[in-house]
Amino acid sequence: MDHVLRTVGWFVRTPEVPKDGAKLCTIALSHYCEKARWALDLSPLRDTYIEDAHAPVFHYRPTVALTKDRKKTGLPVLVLPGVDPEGPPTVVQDSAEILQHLASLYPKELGHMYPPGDMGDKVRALERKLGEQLGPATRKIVYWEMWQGRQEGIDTCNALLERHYPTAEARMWRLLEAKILPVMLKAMKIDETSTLAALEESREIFREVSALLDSEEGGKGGGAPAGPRRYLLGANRMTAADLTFAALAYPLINPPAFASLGLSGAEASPWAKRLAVITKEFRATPAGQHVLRLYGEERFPETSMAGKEPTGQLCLRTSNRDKWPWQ
Ligand SMILES: N[C@@H](CCC(=O)N[C@@H](CS)C(=O)NCC(=O)O)C(=O)O
Repeated sequence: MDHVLRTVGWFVRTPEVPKDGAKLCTIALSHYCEKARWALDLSPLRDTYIEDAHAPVFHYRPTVALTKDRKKTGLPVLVLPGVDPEGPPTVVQDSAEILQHLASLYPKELGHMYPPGDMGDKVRALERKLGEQLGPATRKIVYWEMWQGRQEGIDTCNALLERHYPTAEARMWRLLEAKILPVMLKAMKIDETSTLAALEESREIFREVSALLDSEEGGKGGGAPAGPRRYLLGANRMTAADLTFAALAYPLINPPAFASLGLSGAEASPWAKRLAVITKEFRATPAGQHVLRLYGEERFPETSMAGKEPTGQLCLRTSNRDKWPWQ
């Protein structure tokens, strides 16, 4: 009965557009959404924004309610109060746009994401390339490993949906998954051949990023001897290039901070074991180590990579998950 009422609630309530405060509309486990969430967590909005997470496909309705364009269905979308409190809210779609918007609103906290001059141009170019190439490739690999038609991956997916998404969406997904999964795989052109290509593409990008970290030029900055760089492109603080690389690589690297999501609970299942082999390979590269370090030191500083128990965990502050029809 409870679930029936929540499902009715999902259908009868129109998606909310907040009048004050910030809302991040997401597909919670999406790495592009994680990029936007990371940016928000670095901003002064970190303690007040809410996350409105939706399951794939069921995200269409709330997203179009925000973008007012049936073709603009991609998440993340950030909603901020408009300049005029009586006027419409500001709606920013796309993870790079969100990071850039927040960096311009909050230069003290996020200005270092886009350094001035030539370095800033390089950061933007690398952010764009990673968004266009690494993001789709890592998504393809994980979806294929999880969904290639074997029930154990589909079961894990269902457990994640139950845990992180509105009850109504998780239930409807379960009912419709036999229809939804093939359509999604086809729409994203995910099959064995394209996944092998995505794996190769990811390896190539990891090689390039490893080379960038090992570049002579710039070294550690400040006249220090050349050697492994702390940040991409020789910056002396994390930039949008580092943040983008780490967030879009997270599905392959599976940083300890993601254990809280429950993905690690699936470690024993065959699909997770297959993915763990890929994770081991990518973690062993300097670029993979960079992702682990950024998640350990910059994203969740409590998570020590030096052998201590990981305590810093990703905590999704999702809201509006389950409401009654009359709420
Ligand atoms: N360029 C976009 C890509 C976002 C994207 O591909 N989002 C996926 C989730 S991983 C999505 O929402 N797909 C569903 C859709 O486009 O309707 C960004 O950086 O935000």
